[in-house]
Amino acid sequence: MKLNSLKISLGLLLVGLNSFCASAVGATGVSISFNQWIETCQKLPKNRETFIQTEKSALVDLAGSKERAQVEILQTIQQFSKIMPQTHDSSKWINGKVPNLTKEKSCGIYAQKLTLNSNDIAYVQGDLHGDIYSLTSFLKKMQIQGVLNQNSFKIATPSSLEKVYFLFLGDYTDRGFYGLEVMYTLWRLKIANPEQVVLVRGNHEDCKIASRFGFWSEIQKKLGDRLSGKVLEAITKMYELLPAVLYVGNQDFIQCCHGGLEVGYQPTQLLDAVEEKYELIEWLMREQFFSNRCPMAKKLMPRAASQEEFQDIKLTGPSMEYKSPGYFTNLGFMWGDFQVDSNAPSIHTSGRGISASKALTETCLPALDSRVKSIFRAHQHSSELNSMMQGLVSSKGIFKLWHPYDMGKKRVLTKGSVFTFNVSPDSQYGVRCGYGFMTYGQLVAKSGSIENWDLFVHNIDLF
Ligand SMILES: [Mn+2]
Repeated sequence: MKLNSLKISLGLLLVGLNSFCASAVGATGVSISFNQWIETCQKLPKNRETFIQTEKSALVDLAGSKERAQVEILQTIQQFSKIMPQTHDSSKWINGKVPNLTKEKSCGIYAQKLTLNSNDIAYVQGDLHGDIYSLTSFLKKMQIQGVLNQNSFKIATPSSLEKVYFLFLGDYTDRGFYGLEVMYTLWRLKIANPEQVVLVRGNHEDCKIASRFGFWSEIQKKLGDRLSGKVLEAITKMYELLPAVLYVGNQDFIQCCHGGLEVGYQPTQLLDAVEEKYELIEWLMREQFFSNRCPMAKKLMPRAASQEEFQDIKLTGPSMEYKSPGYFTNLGFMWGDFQVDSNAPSIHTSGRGISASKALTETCLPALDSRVKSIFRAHQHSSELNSMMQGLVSSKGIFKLWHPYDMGKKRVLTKGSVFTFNVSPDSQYGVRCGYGFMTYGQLVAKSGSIENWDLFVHNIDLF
């Protein structure tokens, strides 16, 4: 007992000293180095060890106090916001339309294009859900391999002309206790590499969801009520800056998004454009798609699909409340699912949206734009080893839907293929499904048909 209380008072003294030193430095500008950050995050208790939400925060520890952590978060979000495309000049946006995010409750859903040239590499990752251990383990590996500069968030520039990109497919927080640490890492990565890091928006990058599934309460616990308000406000605004869908490629393209199919948006103008890289999505032209562009697809839609799934609707956010109260129509890019069984028809789940069949996917994708050949996505995870999770575990974290035997180290990118990326192992899903490896894809672009591109599956065994 005595030894314990001695340890506690020594701990308190150290904490006190820390904050004394921190406040002596001044009220702004905490400089947290890459190595310091990775090391501190790796020492945090794992989510799987902490069944009661922990108040532990690498950010508060390194900043020295909650006050300084708040300042660091707000300043980092501010820096992040300044490099996002909403602040670029309008020539980068299709028809010169930049989202106007000044109004209360403004919605800035948009699509982004990223040109990948031959031999460019994109590292792709699925849901992180508050798992800082996996994210920092990945970055440590990237550092060892020389993909990142020494003690830096900056991607190294090799002597060759090939570029390296990091693509994250959304759902960074909730269902794991280190959402704040994950977000901070991603902001720092993006700030260090504005053109080479893309954070796609998941359905959890929405304050309606994050306030219900853990992230809001995590921030309140870590910063306290007095300091968390401003941070929650800044994060809510930050969500609007993230693209709902990213098309990567040159002649052929891969649709990278968190969820799935959205027939209300056609990327044709965006993919045609030479200078423009972004397109604001104000309307979902679903009626137009089913009536004019692809009437065949209508027959493959679920019978129970809502009216809104067939109508042209103005986007007011990632999920929109419609006529009947409590009923939501969701943006497919952020919410859509896929049927695992290749013969199963599409279904509609209230509050979630369409789970597209193989037939619906193969019909809609070329009708939207024939250059979009494949989909990389995440999202459809579960705490039970259902058919999707079983597929993800047995194919080492990147599951090529409807091609269960394509599970080698190198996957084949075929026309109409949909790849689901697994959720990090130290999230609730990973813990409950009992796997201990994290996964990232390494996409190597080639010029021309995506059938010539390479997709390698990498794992890091963590538990
Ligand atoms: Mn999701």
